[in-house]
Amino acid sequence: MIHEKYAELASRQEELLSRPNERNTEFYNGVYDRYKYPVVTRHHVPIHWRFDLDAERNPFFMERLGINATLNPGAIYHDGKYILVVRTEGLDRKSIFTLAESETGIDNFRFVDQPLVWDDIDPNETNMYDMRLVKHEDGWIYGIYCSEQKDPDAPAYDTSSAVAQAGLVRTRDLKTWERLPNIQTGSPQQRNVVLHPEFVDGKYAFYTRPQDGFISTGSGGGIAFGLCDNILNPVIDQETVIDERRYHTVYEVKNGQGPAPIKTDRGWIHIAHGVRNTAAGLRYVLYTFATSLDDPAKVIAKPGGHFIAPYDDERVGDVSNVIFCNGAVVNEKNEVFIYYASSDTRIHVATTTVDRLVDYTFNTPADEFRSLDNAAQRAKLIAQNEQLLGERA
Ligand code: M1P
Repeated sequence: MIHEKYAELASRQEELLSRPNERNTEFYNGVYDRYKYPVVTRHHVPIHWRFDLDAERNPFFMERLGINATLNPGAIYHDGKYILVVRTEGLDRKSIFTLAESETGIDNFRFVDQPLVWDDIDPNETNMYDMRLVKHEDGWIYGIYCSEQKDPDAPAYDTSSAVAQAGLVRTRDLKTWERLPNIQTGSPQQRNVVLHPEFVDGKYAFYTRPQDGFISTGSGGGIAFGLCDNILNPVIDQETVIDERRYHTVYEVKNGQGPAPIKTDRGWIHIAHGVRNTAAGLRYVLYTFATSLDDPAKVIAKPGGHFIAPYDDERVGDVSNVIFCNGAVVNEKNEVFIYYASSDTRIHVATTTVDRLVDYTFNTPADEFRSLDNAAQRAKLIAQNEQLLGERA
């Protein structure tokens, strides 16, 4: 028999799931809209994924397999639905991948089916997270995720050092998944690996992030680009850094490609994350840049500063002061839905349009990299505006 408490929790959860979201009207920057509520939180995870509903087995109706956080989703617009592959982190710290879908993209996300599974080809793989979903022109939907294991070379006393590599799966229907071999690169650590949606020179093209350590980039780092002949034996022989780290920027410590780039008339628009140091620890923000349609490895525009940064309540969570994005979709109206997690805890959406993203990326002034030069840049804007305001007076 189902425990009597279930109906009460289910009805409370239904209120949350069916609650309409609304634009946050206090926020304005002309670039994108923020929304009042996060779109997916741990409270959205179905009750029967967490509790044993049976009154005899679970007389106190305890949560048996709790969820700690829902974050960093891959995203795809598929058959008219906004679908997220959510990094769903249990209380045991393991992340699993789960599907949540919505008709609107801004609210009513519901978890569906079951946690994603595939052939277990790597017994050392311990944790999986941050999937990038890409509909490739070869017809498959690929998922690239961070596949993490304990560092086999760590000394016995060190039980936290890890090695991250890029796991690869593919599907046609988001239900049945085929596990392909991990993507091989020359780098000892890889996270934030993303497949470019089109062939480049007849090959599969990837954005990577070569890195020496699990946390620290060491002498590596930067968003790199590399080609691979065979997706069934994915080896990237050469990685060329196309977007470097740089002192005193929002991406001075490290950076990483977010979702697959968005194709526009002016170029590929990339949403990436950048990390800087502060006295309170690392701060993760998003920034954009554009690459050439002829050569997706050639950066042709890069606004200065951040695109999305932690805002109000977004600042606090399991890992505070973090905004991270690995999922964005464009619908048939050229509206863009950017799914981002705040502080490694919950998922939000920001909406904009392809036209606005292009305008922002190509017309926002670049970072001048020095305060005096940035002062001159702002003085020019002020002078232009003062002239306009003077003419109006
Ligand atoms: O905690 C912030 C983020 O840290 C990592 O990002 P990066 O690979 O750039 O260091 C990832 O673990 C990511 O999941 C996490 O959100």
